Amino acid sequence: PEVLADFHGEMGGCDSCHVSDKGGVTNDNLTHENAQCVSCHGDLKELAAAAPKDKVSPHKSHLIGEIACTSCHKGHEKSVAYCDACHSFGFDMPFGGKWERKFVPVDADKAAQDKAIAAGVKETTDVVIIGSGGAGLAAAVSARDAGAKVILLEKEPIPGGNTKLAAGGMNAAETKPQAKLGIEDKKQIMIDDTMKGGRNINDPELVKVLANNSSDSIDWLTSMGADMTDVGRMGGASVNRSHRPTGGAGVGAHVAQVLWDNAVKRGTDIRLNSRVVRILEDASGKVTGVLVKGEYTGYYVIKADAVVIAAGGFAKNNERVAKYDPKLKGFKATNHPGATGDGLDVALQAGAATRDLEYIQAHPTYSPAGGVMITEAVRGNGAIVVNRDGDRFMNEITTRDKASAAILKQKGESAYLVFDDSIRKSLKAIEGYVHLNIVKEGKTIEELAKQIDVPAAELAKTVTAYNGFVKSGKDAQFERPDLPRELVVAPFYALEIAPAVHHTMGGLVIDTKAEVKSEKTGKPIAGLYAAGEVTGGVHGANRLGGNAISDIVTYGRIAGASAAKFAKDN
Ligand code: FAD
Ligand code: MEZ
Repeated sequence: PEVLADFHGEMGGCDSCHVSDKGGVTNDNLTHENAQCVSCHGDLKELAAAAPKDKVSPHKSHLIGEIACTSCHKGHEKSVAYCDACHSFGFDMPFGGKWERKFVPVDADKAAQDKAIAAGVKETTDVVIIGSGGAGLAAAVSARDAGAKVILLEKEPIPGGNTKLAAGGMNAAETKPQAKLGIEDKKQIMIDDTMKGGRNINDPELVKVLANNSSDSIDWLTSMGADMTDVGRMGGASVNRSHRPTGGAGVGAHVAQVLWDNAVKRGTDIRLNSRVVRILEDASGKVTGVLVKGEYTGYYVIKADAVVIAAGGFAKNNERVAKYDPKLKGFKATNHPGATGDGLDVALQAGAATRDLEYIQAHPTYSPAGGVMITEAVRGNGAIVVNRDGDRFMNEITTRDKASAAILKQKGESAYLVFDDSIRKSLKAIEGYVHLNIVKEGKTIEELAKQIDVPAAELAKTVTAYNGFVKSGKDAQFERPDLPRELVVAPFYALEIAPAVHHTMGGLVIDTKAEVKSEKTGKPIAGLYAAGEVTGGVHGANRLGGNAISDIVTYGRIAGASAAKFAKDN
């Protein structure tokens, strides 16, 4: 047998996977087919429990939702490990092939699309949401709470978009967790930091809404079961305001899971493997619904009063990235594979206005060996960055544009993140990097230096000087403003890092109600809303670490509520 279906077909016929009298798959979530896998093989938890403890288990991951077996185990084509979209584990899977993904433009196959539109409406709802990242899930929860019937469409087999990968934190000012920790902050300082970090080209009204609603968004998440009690520092922030779960665990997977659970609990109709390829409008330009391509069911039209675009950014589409910023051609990206910019494409077809597309951020600390971004929180909690000569060369918690530029000037266009065991213990996210075998270790700084092939005496001198700055409270070399701890607790650790494309600041022009503006009239397109990385204006030319999760929760909520109200009123 060449593929899984051949093998199962030989054993039990098509019935072993499908309901034979239905004449095809159940739906695009492959609900019945996946239940069949679980009934014979057990669920993910059971499979993960049976895996050897010393290896990365393909069935244990940081991904969210109920991951379908068919996300990796394909029936009629070669199976692929979805994890290999970011990592390269090379799992030996039955009937396995190599992970590859070719970008297919949303308007490919136009004749088939026109035919599906001519066939008419297949389903009707109040609100359609495009994308199951944080913005889409927050919009779903708030639209359902406002009484709207919601269909949420996600093109990937696994929900959560980039949101599920976020590790560092969610920025918010004047929050209860800050108060509990004795941190004094002001919404106005968050506004000022965000404007300064964005080189003052942000839309100031959008920034005000971001900061002024941020503590409320923390309360909203907490009321739904989130733990946002650990507060740390991110680059460009003048106060500790980056919220995450206890012990510094990854923020995004937690927030996305809480939002997912709450969207499901509220009866949102969530469809995976369902790509929106067109937004439909009437002759007056009012939105009337969407054209979807179900991976298994094909094209169909959903009629809706309002549509929320929460389709994320385009950092994983290097061709598009390089078009706007040629310096980033060929760069790796920290993003999930679905971050290709579909949201912009469907909105542009619908006449939406865009802004700031040329501002694309590289994250300074991506691990090429692990295929993962190393959270800024490692530096926020005290790690330093050294070059191949064993020397520091920057304020480690400067903004990302400056940090990335400084690293690219070093020999080999990469550098090493160096930290001690006290930092490791302060941040659960680090265990994930250790698990991936990308962290080098030494009992002394000199031993660590040998592991990474930098001059031992120079690295020891650098660490001693840095510890002196921590003691005196002043970084005389690079004016790092926050010096959390000396690097003195053995063992010591290092990992190689280089910049990778991380965030696309530009996108659709929205107002404070998350209404999408028309390119032609400058006025809102009736029934069209957007939130999250697909929009522009909140972050200006450069986003501050921790501000995206804040953005998607606050604007996702606003977009969902605005869309539900529009559906009710129209
Ligand atoms: P996403 O979460 O990307 O979701 C968009 C979804 O839409 C995707 O699932 C996508 O597949 C789907 N989609 C796209 N097109 C279509 C279509 N045509 N039809 C149907 N579905 C579609 N920010 C912080 O503030 N703090 C952090 O600590 C942090 N860490 C990060 C770490 C990593 C590794 C990355 C990559 C980003 C991080 N960010 C962080 C940034 C932040 O995670 C993202 O900007 C944010 O989560 C984007 O949310 P979103 O809902 O707008 O988009
Ligand atoms: O906001 C981000 O992108 C972020 C905090 C990333 C990280 O380094 O953790």
